[in-house]
Parts: sequence; structure tokens; C-alpha cells
Amino acid sequence: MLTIVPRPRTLRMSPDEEALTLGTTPGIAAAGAARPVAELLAASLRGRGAAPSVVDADDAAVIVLELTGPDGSRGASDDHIADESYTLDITSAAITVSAPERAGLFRGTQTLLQLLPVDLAASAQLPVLHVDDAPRFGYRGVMIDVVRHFFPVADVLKLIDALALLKINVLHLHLTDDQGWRIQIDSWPDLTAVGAAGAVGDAPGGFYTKDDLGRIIAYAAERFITVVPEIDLPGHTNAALHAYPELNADGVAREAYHGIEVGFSSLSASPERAEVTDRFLRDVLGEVAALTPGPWLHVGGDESWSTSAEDYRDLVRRITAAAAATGKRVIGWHEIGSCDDLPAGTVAQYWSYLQPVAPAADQVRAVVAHGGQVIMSPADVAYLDIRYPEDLPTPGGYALGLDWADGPTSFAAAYGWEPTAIVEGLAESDILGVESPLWTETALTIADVEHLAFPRAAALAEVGWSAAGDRDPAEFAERVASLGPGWDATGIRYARLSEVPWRG
Ligand code: TNX
Repeated sequence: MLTIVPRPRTLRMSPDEEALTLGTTPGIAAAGAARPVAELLAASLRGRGAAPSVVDADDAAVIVLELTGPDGSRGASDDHIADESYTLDITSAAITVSAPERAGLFRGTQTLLQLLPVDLAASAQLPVLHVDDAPRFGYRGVMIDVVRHFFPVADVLKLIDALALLKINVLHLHLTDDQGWRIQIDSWPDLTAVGAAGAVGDAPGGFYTKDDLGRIIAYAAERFITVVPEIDLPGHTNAALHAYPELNADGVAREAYHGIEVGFSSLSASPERAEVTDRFLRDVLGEVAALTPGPWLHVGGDESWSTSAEDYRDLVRRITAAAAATGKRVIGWHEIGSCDDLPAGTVAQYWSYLQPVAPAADQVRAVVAHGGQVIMSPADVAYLDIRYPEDLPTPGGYALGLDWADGPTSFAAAYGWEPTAIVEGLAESDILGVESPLWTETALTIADVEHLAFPRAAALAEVGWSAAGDRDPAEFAERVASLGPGWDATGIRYARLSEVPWRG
């Protein structure tokens, strides 16, 4: 059976034709802008024991990567959503991936990698087939909270590779929260000098220098994944309120916080703090926007329960205006829809349930009514930090996951939802895409993150990429089982859920 996740738009098999034999020293032909994609494919094949060589267009190469469009040199870091469509052709003689843009070419190579065995030290047989593929939604994200626990750059790069294989194209980094501030800001140095020290419990803190974040962004961009940075405002700001007393209404620094409660911190809307708060917003959002080449800037907006409704609307207006002034498109959690003065094109990230809890649906519709769009992250199905229904051995031996979002989330539930069926009145085009957040209150290590994320991130990837319509959970579980050997080979500590018929 064929093993492509997410399911491609069309797949035509020709079982009567003679299979292709891929030797252990395959040539990969790629010219010009296709070359870096070929180099990445070669590195992946090398990781599986083959000895490929990348050549300029050459008839002898068994793998050919070709760009067909005039925009062939554009990448995900440009100010547009890349064209990710591609075709993959396997004949008895050759493998050809064609795409109008490099992003699609890269996506096609990920499909090819899924079709190849994990051990290429011996020659492999590939069936003759034709894949014609393109995503349903332009934004298919995974978020990682690097505040509640901090993850060094190498951990994030490993995660990026695993997400790239699933054709995820956005990595949302939750960079600030009550427990810590994780990104260097030159104009406000104490955000990290003071605000990055701790995490949840007695876990160590940490932060990314601008160079660190630059390495993450560059690595992601090579794989056509856009990094969306989030500075969570006006709530979830205890780390900043701890580092800078002048950001507090009373001018007194808050204590450092290492718990997991939410909703107690807020920037001040008081007129006496207007100058310093607006300067803070301008400086921080300006520096973060300058660091990230992608089109989006996430400003949080969730759970500001200690901010009055009036102050919240005032602060969100100022926050989103400062974010929009950087030239980025603003994203916020759906609560920002209570502010009726949002910049044009603002995106609301919906994190209520499949059955919306008031006023979430109204807030989302308000954003759409102002010309904005929505990212769907329903907590009861898309959240990766919610625990599994079964108790599985975990990498660290301690329990992982929270269960506030309507109890545990099964693999079938993570797969069986439709983004357009949640908030009434939204058209398909109102939905920018889907995202799975992974909050890290219980995840101390990247192995913990992997256990929570995989295989459920594969479900999110298919909800975002593959055509709407009937999803057969049993058939999907079969395909996901085929990812197991690749995850084993690359050291991904996925959860061996009983819902998936893992091989071996
Ligand atoms: C709510 S969901 C949060 C996070 C927490 C998470 C889990 C959302 C937008 N905010 O701050 O980490 O619950 O406790």
C-alpha cells in the first residue's frame, strides 16, 4: 500500500509497468534555483545510507528536479504565500519532480522520501506512479511554547525536519509569557538579562539571541517553513513586568513566576504609563519584525483576565497598530476580535472548541467582517499538549499532557475535524489555515515534545493539506504507521498509540 502523509490531491499508479530500481549512488539533476532543494534531498538520502551526487542537468541522473514557472526562484521568506504545488512522476527509468516554485519542488521531495525505504544502503524498488499535488490551505502550522520550558536551537532544528516531512509550512514560536522572555531585544536588554532566568518549576530558563533565532529562521526557510514569532500581549507578560518596573501601573516590579496558572498579568492601560508602554510596544515589535523575514507577526491577546474589557480593547488597539506599523500582517488569538479597531487584514487564531464557547465565534466573525482571516486551532482536537487517552510509556517516565480542553485527545479526534464546520458563517476563503499549538507546561525535553506531537501533528498536516471530504481514520492510521520507521531512524520519540497499526 502507498504511504503518503498528507494524502496527495491525485495519485495514479501503474502497477503493470516495471518498477524503477534506485541504486545506491543516484544522480540528482537540478539546475539554478533548484540546486539547494537537490542538496537537501541528497543530504536526506545520505542520512539513509546512499551516496548520491547532485549534478547540473544530466541525462544520466535518475532523479530530476525541475522548476517550471517564471517565479521559480521565489521562496517562503518572500512576502507572499509560496506556490507549493508539484508533480512527482516515477517511470521505470526516472524520478521527476516538477514545480513552478522551489517550495513545491521541496514538498515533492518530501513525498519522494516517504516513498523510499529508510535504508538505502542497498538498491530500492519504486512503483511507477504519478502524483499531482497542491495544498488546500496556505497556512499549516505547528506552535511550540519555548517559555514554559526552553528548548535550545538544535532541538528546534530537529523538530523542523520532522515537520517538513509532513509538509507543515509554518513554525509559530511562542517566545514570551509569564514565566520567561525568550528573545533578545537590544533596546530593552533586561527582558532577557532579568526576564529569561526561569521557567516552570525549577527548570532552567534561557533565551534565543538574535543570531540563534536567525539560525532557526534560516533552517526553516531552506525547508520552506515560515517562522511566525509571537510576543504575547497584553496578558501573559509577567516576565516583562518583572524585568521592567515602569511597565506596571504601580511602578513596582512583579515577582518572577514559575507556576502554570494563566490570566493574572497585564500591561497597564493607565495614561501615566502610555508613553513607556507604547515605546515598549514599538521597540519590541519593531525589533522582532526586523528579525523575521516572513509576512506575519503574532501579538497574542489571549486570556487577559486581569485586564478590564475597556483596557483590553484600548491595549489591543495600540498593540495591533504597533505591530501593523512594522509592515507585517498581524495575528492574534481570537479574543482580539473584541476590539473593533484592528488593522486591515488582521488574522484571528481560534482556540475555542469544535462547539464554540461564547463569545469566541462572534469574535472570529468580527475579525472576518473587517476583512481579516482565521487560523483554526480548536483546542479539543488540534492542541498537541493535551494528553492522550491511553497511558503510554513516556520518554522521561513522567506523565505528559494537560486535559483541560474537554478531556484527552485521541488520534482519531485529532484527524476527524473539518476547519470550515466550526464557526458558522465562514467561507473556505475566510480560513487562512490550521495550526496545532504545543504548550509545554508538562514537556521538559524535546523527547517529551515529540511524544506529544507525533503522530498527532500528522493529522493536523492532513487536515490542512488534503482535500475536504471523507476521511477514513483506519486508512489514515495505516498510512501513518508507515512513518514509524522513518521516525525511529531519525530518533523521533513518537507515541506508539494503539490506534495506529505500527509495523514491527
Ligand atoms: C491556554 S490556549 C493558553 C496557554 C496555556 C494553555 C495550557 C491559549 C491561547 N493560551 O497560555 O499554556 O492554555 O494551559
